[in-house]
Amino acid sequence: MGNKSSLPSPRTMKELRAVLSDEYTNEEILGWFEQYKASLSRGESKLTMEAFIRVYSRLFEGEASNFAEQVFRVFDTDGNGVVDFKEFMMGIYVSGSPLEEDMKLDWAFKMYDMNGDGYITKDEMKFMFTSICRMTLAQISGNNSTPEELTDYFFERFDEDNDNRISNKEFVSRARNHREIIHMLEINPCPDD
Ligand SMILES: [Ca+2]
Ligand SMILES: [Ca+2]
Ligand SMILES: [Ca+2]
Repeated sequence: MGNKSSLPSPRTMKELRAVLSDEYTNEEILGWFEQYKASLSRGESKLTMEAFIRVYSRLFEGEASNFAEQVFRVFDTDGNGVVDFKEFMMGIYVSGSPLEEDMKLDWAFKMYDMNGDGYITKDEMKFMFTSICRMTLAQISGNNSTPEELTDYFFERFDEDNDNRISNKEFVSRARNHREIIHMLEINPCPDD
């Protein structure tokens, strides 16, 4: 039941309009709803992690599952194991919008802080860089650095108190001047888009 509905529920629409009205028209939101529905597994009404992995695997040549799992984790804001349309739309909005600086920094921090304990460790950062490399089959950020070297590079600049972890405060204050840490997450599978 429910998987035949061709429109988001009126309540979801209303909640999305309240946040996104300056950013997206109704038609655009409905366009994203079409994409959302097209990504659903047969018989399911909400996006699962498997569906996320499938979509990312179609878009990239490399091994996309590790990266897709992290994106899924951040999109699933209530942590119930599925991404509903509202979470999906907010995720698209925050990850794609150049306007919402604070939300964007928060989103990027959550991507790197994989276990959600409020700190980014070297292992977490290295895992994210490795996942991006494997998925895109390319060196990240257009240079020849390894994930280890990149991690060391950012820790030298971000880990102000040298405790081998990056707090949210350290991240937010440094990322404003080191946008590349965010750009690395904004992977565009269609550069000609
Ligand atoms: Ca959810
Ligand atoms: Ca962590
Ligand atoms: Ca620190």
